[in-house]
Amino acid sequence: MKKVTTLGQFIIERQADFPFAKGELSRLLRDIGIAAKIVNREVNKAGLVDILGDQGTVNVQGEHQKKLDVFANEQFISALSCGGETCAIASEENETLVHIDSAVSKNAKYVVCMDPLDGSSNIDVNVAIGTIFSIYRRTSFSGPAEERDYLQKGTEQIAAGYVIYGSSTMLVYTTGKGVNGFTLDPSIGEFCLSHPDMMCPKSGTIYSINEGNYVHFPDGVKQYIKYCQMEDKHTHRPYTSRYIGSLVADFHRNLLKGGIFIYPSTLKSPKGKLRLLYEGNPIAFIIEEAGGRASSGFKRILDLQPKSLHERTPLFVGSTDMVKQAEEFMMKYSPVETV
Ligand code: P6P
Repeated sequence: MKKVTTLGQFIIERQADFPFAKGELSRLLRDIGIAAKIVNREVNKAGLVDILGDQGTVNVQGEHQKKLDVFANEQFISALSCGGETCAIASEENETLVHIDSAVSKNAKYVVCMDPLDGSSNIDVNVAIGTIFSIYRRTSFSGPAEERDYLQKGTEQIAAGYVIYGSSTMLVYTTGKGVNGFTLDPSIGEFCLSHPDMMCPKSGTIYSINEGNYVHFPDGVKQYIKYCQMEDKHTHRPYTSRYIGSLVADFHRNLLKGGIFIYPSTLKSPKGKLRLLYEGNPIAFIIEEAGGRASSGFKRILDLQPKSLHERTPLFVGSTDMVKQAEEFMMKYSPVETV
């Protein structure tokens, strides 16, 4: 009988990696796992209950909030608030920082940045969506969290991960000691280790980009797309184009199979569409831990200094060789750095 390692068991086993940790991070990751299971339950029955469709509100990004967006945000905030290890949450769904000022949490060690339900435009059409999270140790000493607690470079992340609600529900995370994936076993309600020590292939033949924006792309991206489409048996081209429109789903596929995902700056969005704090940085931490690469096209994502909670960044992420090649096209054809 194959040994089953649950997320909880794994976290405790790996706690030894952090000799000074007193279990706070372990409990925080447990809290995220609990919220993910609750969100998963609603995502899986979304078509059956009145939780599809628009909430009738608009979030800070000016995007129409889906009922599941709001539900997921509430669940993660509630789980993290009850867990007592988080003093504040920066969420895509909230304009400003959410302070957890209960007696047990207001001096807690950690700040969480999250996109509670990424890809929500796909909810109503049954396409994979995801949660993305990033965990920092606060730099202020006590009292309400301050800007400097969440405007930290990605290199300062203590942990990062995502949940993908797809053909199965998986939680994938890193604490800087490799990347491990856990698949939810609904029969026991536990995330079980299914993808130990995940590594991204050094190269691949999949490119993911919304080519509908082609006319607005920098020349370097246009030239790279043409390169991907050219016939060349030696380099296995033309590559395959795969684009789901859900970052977690596109990223997860490329992490497993090799490939590159690009959301570049465009004329309409000079700093790109994706957010640095709760999309770029956690995804970049994971891919680097899995042997891949993440940049703005010019600079390492994890080295970017965030200046505001919802700031955006162009994102080139995936197999190291492919991202490096795309960066060469950017330097050659669009050398003006936009980030
Ligand atoms: P577009 C979803 O709204 C999201 O934030 C990411 O999950 C996804 O990669 C991207 O936007 C898709 O954007 O402009 O191609 O629809």
